Amino acid sequence: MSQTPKLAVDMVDPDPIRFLDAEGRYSPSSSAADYAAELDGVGIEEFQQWYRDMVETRAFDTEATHLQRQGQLALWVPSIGQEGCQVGLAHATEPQDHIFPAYREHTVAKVRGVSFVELLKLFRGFTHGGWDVTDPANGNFHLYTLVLAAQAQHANGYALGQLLDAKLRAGSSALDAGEQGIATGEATMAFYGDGTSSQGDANEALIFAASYQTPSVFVVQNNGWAISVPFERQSRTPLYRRALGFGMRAVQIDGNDPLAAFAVGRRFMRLAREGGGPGYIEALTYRIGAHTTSDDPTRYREKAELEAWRDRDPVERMEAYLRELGVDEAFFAEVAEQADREAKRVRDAILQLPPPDADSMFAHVYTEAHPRIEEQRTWLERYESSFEADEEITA
Ligand SMILES: Cc1ncc(C[n+]2csc(CCOP(=O)(O)OP(=O)(O)O)c2C)c(N)n1
Repeated sequence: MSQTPKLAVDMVDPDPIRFLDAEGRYSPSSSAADYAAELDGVGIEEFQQWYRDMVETRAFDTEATHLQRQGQLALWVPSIGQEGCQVGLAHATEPQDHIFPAYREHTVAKVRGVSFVELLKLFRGFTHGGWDVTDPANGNFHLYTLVLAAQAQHANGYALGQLLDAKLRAGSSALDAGEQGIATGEATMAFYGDGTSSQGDANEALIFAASYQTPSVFVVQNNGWAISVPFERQSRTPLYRRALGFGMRAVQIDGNDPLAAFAVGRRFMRLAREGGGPGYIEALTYRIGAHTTSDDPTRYREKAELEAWRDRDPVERMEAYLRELGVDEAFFAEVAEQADREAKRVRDAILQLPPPDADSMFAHVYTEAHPRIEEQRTWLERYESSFEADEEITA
């Protein structure tokens, strides 16, 4: 059924690609058939790991909201409800690939190796940027980006570098728009949201990626809302159609189905690595929680809509599928226990971290000393030492 009002050219949108139905039964949509082979060789153990990643991230996410409410974090950005597409896509990447996230990709961060404590340092205000992307332990997972769509440009730049490196290895330094892509052996995946798709930067990124056939895959998690603006106000057509208009392979998937995300992600990333050019995945999902801990979604959305999406919860869907495959109760109990333990460990660890040296906020502004920065540094030193004087007076 077409989701789009009749336009000059009549187009029918295929059903979103889906392997698991809302109850978690294996029931592929007709659009999924072409991708089924991507799941060959993926066994119960992998599916169990995906489930574990989702449950641990959700427990951590819930704990982070509590920490924010207790004044221990400046802000938190929940991702509950979006774990399904994130886990499938993250597992579809290879170690040499690079990931450019927005700010809600906690499951992807976990799968790529960024520790939850590192993630929370940012939200506790202990670091300006976040983790060390050059540390192999962090899985080429780049920094969270709050300036909407900036990461689409960063990803493009990185993918262009991957392409140029491959060309240099092949003995050529020329790069012409419109030429066929060449095999790079590595690719870049960028994440952003439906609201971000309205940004100029996001659209320019697609033009550039298509022109230069960069090894990139753009993932748009269409979670229904850009803070309080509903998706219907952002676009009159499904988003994947926009990417088709830029001349890229593009599909719409059920974003609460980890299998669909994995299968399509694996295909698109492989094609990108092989020189087949960029891809675009619109993942239909839903933000179950608030936009951030500063937001109250009950002010702008209906309870019935929320409840309908709760019924399609990706974690419950994966659990049902695993049970269908014969996984027993002991596994689910162990995962739940481990997730609770991990959330508590992260909580204890973040509360015990010593605060950063205040001076560190001036350290990386410019490479060389700058008079305005020195002025601010001196002001802060004076301000901080004024408290020492107060302590002496009261003592
Ligand atoms: C360039 C820019 N403009 C505006 C904002 C304020 N802002 C932060 S999040 C957001 C909504 C983003 O919605 P969406 O892209 O759908 O992602 P979601 O938060 O739903 O995951 C807005 C407008 C911003 N961070 N950056």
